[in-house]
Amino acid sequence: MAEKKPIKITETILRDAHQSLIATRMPTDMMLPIIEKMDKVGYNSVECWGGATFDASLRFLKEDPWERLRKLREGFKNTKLQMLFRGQNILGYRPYADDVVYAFVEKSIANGMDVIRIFDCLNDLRNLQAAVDATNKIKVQEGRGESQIALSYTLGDAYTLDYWAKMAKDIEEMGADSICIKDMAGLLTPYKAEELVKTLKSNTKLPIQLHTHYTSGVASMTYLKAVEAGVDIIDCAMSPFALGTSQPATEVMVETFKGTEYDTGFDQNLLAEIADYFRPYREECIASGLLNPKVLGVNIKTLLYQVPGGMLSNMVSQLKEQGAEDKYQEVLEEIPRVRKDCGEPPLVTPSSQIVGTQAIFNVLMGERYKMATGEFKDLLRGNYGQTVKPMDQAVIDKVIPNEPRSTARSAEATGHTEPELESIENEMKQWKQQEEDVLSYALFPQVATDFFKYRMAQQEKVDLSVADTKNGAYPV
Ligand SMILES: [Mn+2]
Repeated sequence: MAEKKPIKITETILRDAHQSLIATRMPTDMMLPIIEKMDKVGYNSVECWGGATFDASLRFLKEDPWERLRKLREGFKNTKLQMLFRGQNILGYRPYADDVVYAFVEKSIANGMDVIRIFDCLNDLRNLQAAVDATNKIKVQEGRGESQIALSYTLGDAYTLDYWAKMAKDIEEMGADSICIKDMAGLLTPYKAEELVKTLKSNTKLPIQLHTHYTSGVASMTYLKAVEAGVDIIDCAMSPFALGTSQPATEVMVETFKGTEYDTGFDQNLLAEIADYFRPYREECIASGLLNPKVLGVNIKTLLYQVPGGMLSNMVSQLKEQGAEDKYQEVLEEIPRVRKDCGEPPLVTPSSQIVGTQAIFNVLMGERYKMATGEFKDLLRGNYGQTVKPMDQAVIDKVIPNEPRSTARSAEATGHTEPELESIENEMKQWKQQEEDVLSYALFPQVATDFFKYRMAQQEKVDLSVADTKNGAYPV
């Protein structure tokens, strides 16, 4: 047998799997009882944090995401924790000044994070440099923390093998520890993956991780070819929350490589125990409607229109609100045209929403760009950074006539060049109970404030109920 080269696995059930299938609603209490077992599997890392998990924790679950991170860190004694980070936008929706990026990275690692996967929706690497530098700085200081830069994978004239090869070289030069091919829409087919991985491997010494979604039905074959081509790490989800718009199943990939040079050595019995734990929760989510069986099938439209699964469901609900469900097909066809007009960016948060919403406007108004969203205008102004292809001049002239356009990185294009953490802290002082609260507020001002109010009410309730249990006074 050939030399052993066990394929490494990042488990996504605590982040992307439930984000993709049940709108990121898995509460911390659901996670904690099983993490001791998960810690014994031998995962390369467990992905457990990101923009949506952070937002949904505060907004819907009324949980402090920092508290979740600390509890997971406590339980995962041997396994690295991993998060997803939106470059200069951190976990939010606007670019932040560098001091906020540095503070967020520092607090993430201090609270237990290990691997920070950083991406930019335009693949403008300048928007990733501050986060990489921040991670490297903490790594030197603390001996912990790894930066991984993700290529937002997409299709289009500009996205040649040479383009990806150059990006890989640039990423290595930026000082990242590894590279991720982030295929958020499940566009990467098996033989394309083989080609891409081989190309990246011959252009960089950095480890390559592959992240995809099962949306178009090819994902496990894509992993097979990518592994044979030399990819180092694959992202998988435990079977109860795998497939559909989520990742390939961990157990299936483990079994696939058993007895080969890529054998993970994972214990299938242990994996079965973990799956047994999550399965009743899956059933519960199906029964309550939180998990819609529709997202579990194969959606080949994702390949035809290059639209990520999450974007499709967003679009359907936006059209429903407008009473315009019959325009679905028309909007679907408009999306690639809008994408071309604005420089053919990858479709991933936030560019996916920006392009999707503009496509809806174009169709519903009966005239293209008769109205444009603020975000679409910002994209044309260069406020998100540079796209790989030039934008359409006629569209620019119609949407933002005679306006200046920036060619700087996003933080500079939007004027976030001076430190802003202090002024943010001043705004929210009254709610601050820990340093991390300032960062929660920076990312989601309204949602965090609502959470802080809720937290305060809870704390007061606890005090009062202890003091006054006899009368059953429970102010909320
Ligand atoms: Mn994903």
